[in-house]
Amino acid sequence: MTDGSSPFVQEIVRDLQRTQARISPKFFYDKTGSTLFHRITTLEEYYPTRMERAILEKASEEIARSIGECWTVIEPGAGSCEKAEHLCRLLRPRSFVGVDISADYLADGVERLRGTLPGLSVHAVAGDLTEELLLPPDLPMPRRTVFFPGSSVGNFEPDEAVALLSRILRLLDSDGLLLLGVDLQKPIDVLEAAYNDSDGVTEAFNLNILNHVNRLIGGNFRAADWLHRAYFNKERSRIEMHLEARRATAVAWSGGRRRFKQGESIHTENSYKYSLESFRDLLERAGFDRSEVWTDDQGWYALFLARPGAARKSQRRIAS
Ligand code: AVJ
Repeated sequence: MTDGSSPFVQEIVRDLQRTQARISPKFFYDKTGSTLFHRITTLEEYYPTRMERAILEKASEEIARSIGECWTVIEPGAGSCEKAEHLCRLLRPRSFVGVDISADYLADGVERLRGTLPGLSVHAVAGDLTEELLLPPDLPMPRRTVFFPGSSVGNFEPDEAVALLSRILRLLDSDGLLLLGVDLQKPIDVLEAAYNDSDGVTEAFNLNILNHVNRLIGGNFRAADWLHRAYFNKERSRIEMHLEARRATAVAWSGGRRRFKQGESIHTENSYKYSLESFRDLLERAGFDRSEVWTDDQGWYALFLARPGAARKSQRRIAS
């Protein structure tokens, strides 16, 4: 029955059948999930959003000077567009393109942006970052800045992150820029507290993925059967989030089913924590270079400004 079903349904069902079951973190973001994530960004324990904002504010003049004239700001995962507003005030582009998997959440954000920045031409694109990014066809190629804040790149395995950065690179001319936020390594207790907040918002966010998946695949997951787990995996330098079966449980969906033993888990998220060197290496593998970086005093969070590398320019010359 999953034949002919949407690619999302096929992906979810395939991932649920793996020995280590998993659900892609992109399915966190239905309307409820996007609202819960927004609440996470306001939590005391969740440092990344606050740190990124502080770095952006402190370095804003330097960043604006480094970027220079910008015609278009493109933001994958724009969500509520709050960060976009700040950057657009700083760079004064002609147009802004917000891309997000949660179309109705993005629509609200884009509407608000139109209200607060009336001179700006604002576009909303419903899109999934794990696929090729499709932009409005009439968008001019020169002087683009891709803004990828929030450390969302941490959700991807390092090789997939390189692939994503390469897809971003293809949106840019040689004068284009990538401004992106990256969460860095820090003491484990700080990391683990950020994903195990005392108000239980991250727990609710993790469990809500089951409601979203139920709607997408016609499933009967019961949130009450699952425990929120989040811990740092030191070998791979990443926070892992899982949903762990509280008891033996069977889950059915249209066209299939699976049993989970007590303690068996569904892996819902990775959030990689990089060093400055290891992330610069990813940027270079993707074809970016001459990157500038700003961090907080403790070196816990980084904002990179990266430029298309020379190797890529010669590739384009050969191609044309
Ligand atoms: C949106 C992927 C950056 O990894 O910190 C927050 C998502 N998950 N709390 C992160 C998230 C649990 C967040 N990113």
